[in-house]
Amino acid sequence: MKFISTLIWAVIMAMTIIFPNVADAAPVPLRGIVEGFYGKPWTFADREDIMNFCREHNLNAYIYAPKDDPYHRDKWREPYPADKLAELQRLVTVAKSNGIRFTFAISPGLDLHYNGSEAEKDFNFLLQKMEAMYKIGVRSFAIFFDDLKDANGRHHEDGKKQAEFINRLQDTFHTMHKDIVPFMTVPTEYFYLDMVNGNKTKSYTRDFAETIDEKVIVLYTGDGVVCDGITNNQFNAANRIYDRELGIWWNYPVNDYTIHSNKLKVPSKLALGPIEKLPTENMLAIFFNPMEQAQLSKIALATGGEYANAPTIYNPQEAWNRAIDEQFGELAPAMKIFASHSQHMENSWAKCGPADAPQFASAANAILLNIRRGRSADFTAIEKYITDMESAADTLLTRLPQKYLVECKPQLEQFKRIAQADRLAVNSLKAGKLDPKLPALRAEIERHAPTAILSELSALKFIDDVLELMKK
Ligand code: LOG
Repeated sequence: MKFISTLIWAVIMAMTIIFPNVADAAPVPLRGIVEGFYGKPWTFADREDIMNFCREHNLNAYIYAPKDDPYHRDKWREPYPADKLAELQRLVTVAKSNGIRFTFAISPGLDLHYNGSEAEKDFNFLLQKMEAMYKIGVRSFAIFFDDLKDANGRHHEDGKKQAEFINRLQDTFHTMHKDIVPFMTVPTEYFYLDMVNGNKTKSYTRDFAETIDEKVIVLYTGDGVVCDGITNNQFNAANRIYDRELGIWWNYPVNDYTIHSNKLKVPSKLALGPIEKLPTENMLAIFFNPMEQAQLSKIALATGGEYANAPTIYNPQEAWNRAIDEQFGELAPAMKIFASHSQHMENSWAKCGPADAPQFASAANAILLNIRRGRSADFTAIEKYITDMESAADTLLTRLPQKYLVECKPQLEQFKRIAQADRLAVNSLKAGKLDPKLPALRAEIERHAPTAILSELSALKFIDDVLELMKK
């Protein structure tokens, strides 16, 4: 496996020498992961494993920023207990030995004071917190101010004060320790459409951008929080606001916003597609925000590694095939079928990732169109897809190693139900009569939907379309 990835890099390197037009396929200087999702943080074992993975995929940076580590955000003033600090120290060492820059991020924005004696106290709390990290080997720091909106979606932050706070912290800490690198930050308005009002920059962003030290790397997430790519033009527009090259915090494959069950608090959809649609120029830094499912995040992350190492020649589909081949060996064909139905992430405010199983969807639509027009339909292709789906689900449910299965069992079981319902739907169409088992199975799928959803606009939609059609 290592040999294959080495070979890929060798080929890319050779191509940059042979073809001058890809000579600018240079890696993004800082490229890696921001563990910045809500929900169950990765374990230290996950993180160490990911450090190895990063080295193998030529990713060189990791930001520690789990929203639900209390010491990172809610109780940011409190020092880490000794056992947590020991684990962090080990992680910092592992990162270093793998050539990964470890950044410790802290999110003090929920209740940080900017004025008076309280502000001095908070300033010192932060210095102490960073000092403890410095002692265990951390040399890179980030201050994050994302997600400070109230229930009405408004924030009350002062861009100038925030930026001055960061500048002062950076200066002070740099005076104490010459060997730290410039800070990173995420402002409170961290996506482009939140930074502007029409074609005017909002005052928070203008103040933050004008004040923040030019060495600080400012991360942003694109036009939206979770968005359908960033074009070079969109990227340059955001860079112009800050008059610098921004770093990208990319919200794929993160899936924390698909938590629908209050009881279980697990994300319902897995993002198993490739990274795609990112800029090819002026890149300074890119960090992928993963899923709490660490193992399954590696599909997208491996493709992110390919992208970040050669943005101009990156091919998402090929990278995705390589990633799954490398990670799943003989289970790769089954995994590709399952993963192809679980790539697209969309809700009222988020949209990212390739369409789920587009070939299934077009086969299904062709059938429905013919039937609606009273023409005969050809079921060969869709029946083959369904057979493949059923056998992929069975193969994976019985043979997938435990470390993967614990991350996707509900989704695999749901995938199997969907395939079975698709089969009943096809049979109903062929018989010209609704199979009574279909509505029952559809209801069962719905019962499981809060914890497991996939292929909403493809294999799942076909079931609903057929039910709708046959109701009449
Ligand atoms: C959070 C992030 C979360 C992500 C997706 C940023 C900068 N912050 O809406 O912690 O994982 O969206 O839900 C975010 O993206 N806020």
